[in-house]
Parts: sequence; structure tokens; C-alpha cells
Amino acid sequence: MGDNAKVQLSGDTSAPGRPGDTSAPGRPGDTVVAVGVPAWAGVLVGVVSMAAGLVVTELVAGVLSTDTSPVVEVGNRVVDLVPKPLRDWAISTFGTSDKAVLLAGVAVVLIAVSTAVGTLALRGRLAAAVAVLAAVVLLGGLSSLGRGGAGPIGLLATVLGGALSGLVLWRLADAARAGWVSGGNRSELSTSRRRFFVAAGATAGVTLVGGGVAAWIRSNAAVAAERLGITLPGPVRPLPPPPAGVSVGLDGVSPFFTPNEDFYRIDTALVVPKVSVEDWQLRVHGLVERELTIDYETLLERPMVEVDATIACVSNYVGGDLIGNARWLGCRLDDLLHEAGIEPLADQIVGRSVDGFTAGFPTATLDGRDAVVAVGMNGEPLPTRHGYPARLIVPGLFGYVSATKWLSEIELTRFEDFEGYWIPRGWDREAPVTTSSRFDTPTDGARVRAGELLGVGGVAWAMLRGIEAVEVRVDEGRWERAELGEAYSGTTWRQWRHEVRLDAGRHSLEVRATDTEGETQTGERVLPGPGASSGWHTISVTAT
Ligand SMILES: Nc1nc2c(c(=O)[nH]1)N[C@H]1C(S)=C(S)[C@@H](COP(=O)(O)O)O[C@H]1N2
Ligand SMILES: [Mo]
Repeated sequence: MGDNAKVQLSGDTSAPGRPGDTSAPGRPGDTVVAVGVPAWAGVLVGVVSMAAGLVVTELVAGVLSTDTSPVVEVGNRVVDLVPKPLRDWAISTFGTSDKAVLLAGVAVVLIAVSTAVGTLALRGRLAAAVAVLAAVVLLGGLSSLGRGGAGPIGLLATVLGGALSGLVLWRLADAARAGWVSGGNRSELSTSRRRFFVAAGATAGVTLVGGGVAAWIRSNAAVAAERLGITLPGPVRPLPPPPAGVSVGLDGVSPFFTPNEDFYRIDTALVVPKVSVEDWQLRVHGLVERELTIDYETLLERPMVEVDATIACVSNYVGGDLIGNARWLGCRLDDLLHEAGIEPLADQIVGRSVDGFTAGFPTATLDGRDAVVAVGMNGEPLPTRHGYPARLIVPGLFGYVSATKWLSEIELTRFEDFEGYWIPRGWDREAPVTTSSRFDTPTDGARVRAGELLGVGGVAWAMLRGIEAVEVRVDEGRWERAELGEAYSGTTWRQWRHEVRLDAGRHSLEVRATDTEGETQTGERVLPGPGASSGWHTISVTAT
């Protein structure tokens, strides 16, 4: 069957004509024209169906288990099978581009196999085509189940991909045959061809998009794997674990350290930036005497300190959960900036993120407090969501003016010359965390036992100063002093608990905190924006 060669119609169901019959099956006067399927159509059908299958395999594997890639694994197997002398020859000949040569080789093999599959299918030998496809699936499946393979997920992904590939092959082959070999008059054939091109094009388009998604999942997985492989250096002077007394031992009260997976999260980026430490660097510049550029390794060589600090979001409503406490590991920001030498003109320290986010705070913040370029959070490298590989943590300031995640630059500037991301959007330029407190238990609207002692509790914070007292009142009665967790650090929140006895009925409970300077949290209710919210957290419970 050559290109554009006329062929005889056979097995035709749509046309009444017999082989050689040129009478019109459709409109009278039309000629039945049928030509051989051009060779390139075989390549097209084969490559599109194979690519669709591979993409599905990679997507299924990527979604079910982020670090498996059956396609790469088959590639690795093949490399293992190549005799060592040949491999050595390839490495010495192609040097560092041996990977690219390998990939090109894989592509050539895949295209050859696809072409075979597509051509067989277009010649009506679907069974043979499917057999070749099945052999490919078998190879993928076996290497998944083999030692060091992707396991059952790889097998499942390969089988699903193979099935889809077969389906696409069958449909596209049908469409191509309708366009070239099946009967019909000239206009029917050209309509069928158009249909074939649309189907092939649409499948190719979806495959490309899917391939992009699969590649994206893989690059995420690569950063996730890199992060898991990192061993952070120990701090110069490790902090002991906080005394047991920081906990008031009441169920429902937030744990002293917020587990990373429960830590609140605020970011402007639509997707979390995935930054590899290989590509990461921190530039310290602007109004400094010496610009510094530090890569991840150099950063980890700096003396590391541990800092227990609570960070909070300015958008937190009274009683809200946009606050968390962690043990951060990092290098001191003041040391770093003194090394760069802050010019006297500078009054603002701006953190810039790889995602374009910026946050600025006064140079006066470097007052000895434990501000750090953090790399660790609660004993592990920063989670990706929380700024891996590095972020700023500045105790006492709201996140939006200080806690830049995925930090890439620290620039010394003047407030009059630069405003951080949220400032032109209407938020206060300077934003110290305000004294506040909240109920964790019971929750608003809870039903409780009437006449029995009821444990109520939560957390309170007065950043840098520390909490002196927490008081609770029922139904706007007398304020009663709550019991506090052991005083630990001004930069962390403090747990509190209290006992109340409620009559049957609905009751309001309020809580307020006082800092160590004797200042009591204001009861004035203000919603967040342009500064923090204020007011006493008030819940209502029904005792029965
Ligand atoms: N790059 C970047 N850093 C950022 C933000 C952001 O949107 N992008 N949000 C900030 C805000 S508003 C807060 S409250 C804290 C939240 O940090 P977390 O998500 O680790 O809890 O990060 C700050 N750092
Ligand atoms: Mo925030």
C-alpha cells in the first residue's frame, strides 16, 4: 500500500459498490475514491497513541505515589541491560551529555515501536498491533515488579496507560481507515479525513497538556525527595525541650508546638513554589557595604541557632487559627546583616521571595531579638509550603511584614523608597503582633454538662513581652484568673485553663489576656485591616 496509491475497496459496509465499482454510493455522479493510508499516518497514529499511554502511566503513577516514574524505570532497566563496555564507551564518548544521548536513544526506540504499532493497526492488523503494545506493557509491568521497581502502583499505572494507548490506537486507526481506505465518495472521504485530523490533533493536545502536568508532578516530587535527603546541621547551643509545665494538660488545648502539618498557611502564590537547593541562593544587597551571595551549603555552614517562636497572621479574626508555634532553626539575621554592613541611610529590611512576594520591616527590629533566616521547622527542613529551602522568621512581627517564605533576597532600603507586597494593598506599614487570647475548648456552640465542673482552655500571646495573666468570665460576670502554663519565652504563646460550673441554659464565655507590662488586651471589637483584629474571644455554650 503505497502513498496515495489507489486501492481496491474491501470489507466496506457503507458503500453498496463492489470492488472496482465506481458508481456513486452517495450522491449520484460522485466517484468512489479510495487510496492507501499514507505512511506518515501510521507514524502519527502510533506516536499519538503511545504518547497518550505513556502520559497516562506517568500521571497515574505520579498521582498515586509521587516518586515513581515507570517510564524512567524502564529506561533504567534498559541501561542496566546494556553491556558495560558499551555503556563505558557511551559515557567516555558523550561525556556529561550521556543522559541526553540516552534520552534521545529512548525516544528513537519509542518512535520506532510506535510506528510499527500504528502501521500494523492501519493495515487492519489490529491484533498484531495490540500484541506489540502488550509486549511494551509487559516490559513496563515486569520492571515495576522487579527489584527496585515502582511496585504495584507502577504495574497499575502501566496497565492503565497500555489500555488507554490501545483504545486511542483503535479509535484513531478506525478514523484513519475511514479517511483513506474505507469506501465512500470523494467528499465523504475528505470529511472522514478531517475527522481523523481533528481526533488526532485533539488527542495530541490533551496528551501534551497531560505531559506538562506529569512533568510538573515529577519536578515537585524531585524537590520533595531532595528535601527528605537533607540533614540539617545541629544548633550551636541546642535548646532543651520545653518543660512539661508549658502544657496545662487539658484536652482540646492547642499543643505547645504546632505540628508542621497542622500549621496555618498563607501565601499569595497560586501554587507553592518548588525551589531546589541546587538553584537556590540568597542575595543580600541594597544599602549595604558589601553585597553577599550565599548558596544553601554556605548558609548551613553559618552558626545555627534554635528559636522557639509563635508566628501569626494579621488577618486572623479574634479566636481564629492563623497562628502557630514552632521551633525554628536558622542563622541569625543580625549577624548576617552586620557582615554585609548596613548603611546608616537604610531603615527597612526587605525580604523578597522567588514568587515575587515582598515584606519589609524596620532595621530597628534588629534589637537583639532572635530573628533568623530559618531552614528548619520543628526538627525538619522547612516544609515546601512553609518556605523551603529558607525563610525569614522575626519574632514579634506579623507574617505579612516579615516572614518571607522561599526567600531569595534581603534588600536594605528606605521605607520611603519601597513598600512590601501588602502595604499598597491597604495594610499597615508597621505591624507588631497584638496581645490576644482565645478559647480552644469548648468550641463555640458546644453542648456541655450543666452543674458539673467544665474545663475551659486555650492559648494567649503577647509577643516579646510575654503573658502575665489570662482571665475568663461567664455571662459578663466577674473576671476570674485562669491557670497558666509555665512561663517559657516571650516569643511563644502560653497555654491557659480554667474551670467553670454552668447552670442549664445558654451561656457566653469570654477570655482576655494581660501582658507582663500590665497591659490588658482591649475589648474593643475591630475586624482585621488595616491592622490586626481586636476584641475578646467570646463563645457561647449550652449546658444541659
Ligand atoms: N513568599 C511568601 N511569603 C510569605 C507570604 C506569602 O504570601 N508569600 N505570606 C506571609 C504571611 S501574610 C504570613 S502570615 C506568613 C505565614 O507563614 P506560614 O504560611 O508558614 O504559616 O508568611 C508570610 N510569608
Ligand atoms: Mo499573614
